[in-house]
Amino acid sequence: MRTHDGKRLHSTSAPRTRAVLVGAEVSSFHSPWSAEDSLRELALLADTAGLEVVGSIYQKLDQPFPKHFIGPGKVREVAELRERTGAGLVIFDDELSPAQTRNLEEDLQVGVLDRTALILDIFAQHARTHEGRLQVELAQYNYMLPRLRRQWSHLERQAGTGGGTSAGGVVGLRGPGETQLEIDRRLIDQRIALLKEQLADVHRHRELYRERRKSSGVPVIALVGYTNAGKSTLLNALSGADVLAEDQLFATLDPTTRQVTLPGNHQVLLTDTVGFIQKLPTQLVAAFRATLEEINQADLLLHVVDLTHPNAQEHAQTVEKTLEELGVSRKPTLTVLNKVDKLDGIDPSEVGTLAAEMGLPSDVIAVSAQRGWGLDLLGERIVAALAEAMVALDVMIPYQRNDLVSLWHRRGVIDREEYVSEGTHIHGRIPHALAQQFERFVR
Ligand SMILES: Nc1nc2c(ncn2[C@@H]2O[C@H](COP(=O)(O)OP(=O)(O)OP(=O)(O)O)[C@@H](O)[C@H]2O)c(=O)[nH]1
Ligand SMILES: [Mg+2]
Repeated sequence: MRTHDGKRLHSTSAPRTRAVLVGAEVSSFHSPWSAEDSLRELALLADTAGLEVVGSIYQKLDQPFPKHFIGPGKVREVAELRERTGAGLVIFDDELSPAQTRNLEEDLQVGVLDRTALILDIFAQHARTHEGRLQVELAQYNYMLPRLRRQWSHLERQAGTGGGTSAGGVVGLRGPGETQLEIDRRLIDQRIALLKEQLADVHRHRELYRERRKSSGVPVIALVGYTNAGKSTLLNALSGADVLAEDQLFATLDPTTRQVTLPGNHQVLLTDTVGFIQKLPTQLVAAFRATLEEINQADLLLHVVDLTHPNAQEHAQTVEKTLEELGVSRKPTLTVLNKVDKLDGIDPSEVGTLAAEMGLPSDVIAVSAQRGWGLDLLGERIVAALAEAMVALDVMIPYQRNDLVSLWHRRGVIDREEYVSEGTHIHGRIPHALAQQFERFVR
């Protein structure tokens, strides 16, 4: 991500750019977050992006001000703080309109970013796959496009002096700058179109792979949750995989899928997804199409919550709201409370009560992904939840079709099995995706 004047936000070798943070608690936004908590999170984001936070200010408001988001008195306060601390950047915790950013940059005489731009910068640093990079670039251009403005004052000046021939000089003055702006817009539009094409290609490939996966009938489970909740650690713990897990926001941007064997030898596919965060514009989450598709296709969601985070309740609410906005809130979901190893002194049996107090569902499973605590129970609960999402069938499978019997053993749940003269009589449940293959043997 670059600032509006085209410079990189920071580089790792140079001293870290100092930043002042500005937050607002806007009552009309009805957010469960306090400005202090939200600013603490913004400071973590700034740190992840490689910036040094040197101060923060917030204001309580009924409504944002149209010109600067915050009020005129606050703008002066921010200007003073910025000068005193020598900060080279001011970061707002809320999304600013292009005009607000412009006004603030003019009045504060320094680069101004909002939370979205900061998150985009982190995304750009963390995207590792080809698709992830394409997606981030697309999101960056979409963010940049309405914020483009004339930056070629040297051209304007030349035009101003030499452009006296046009009426009043105004047209001449504006000409080259506007032309450059038009060229830039057109270039970005072309790049956006190209990125979309490339993404569509990647998407088609994935669709083929997914079709194959679907026909195999292996249930798919998606890990969802707030950033840093421990999703990747849980994926690693359950599958023996080695996905990057870090004490960092947005460590994971590209979904990873692993095969996992659950109690009773049930095979499932477990997918790690990009974490959610409050005030992340939904269209930005939507840019992570692979994540969305994984969540959409999943038979079951595991909502991972860091129980030990002071804002665990706000985190869980944010995740639920995001899922709702993405239109996937009606999936069967298990809530997994992670990091219980950090709660020394708390009896695991009290975790349910604690969860209920925090407004979380009380039928939760407490685990420590890091220590491997509670994973057997989690496995059993997953198997039970998947069984509920299956179809109950009573079939007689002829002995020539023993392949179907073993398929049922691998993928389904058996309540009763008898070997009789006509074949194997099975009463139990099988994933929806496989039910069709057994239809002709239903009794
Ligand atoms: N104490 C403790 N720490 C944990 C546990 N699970 C994860 N962590 C730590 O929490 C941090 C975040 O873990 P990740 O697995 O990267 O979290 P994530 O949800 O994948 O995060 P993003 O990919 O950034 O959304 C890491 O430092 C982990 O070591 C746990 O059970 N106990
Ligand atoms: Mg992760």
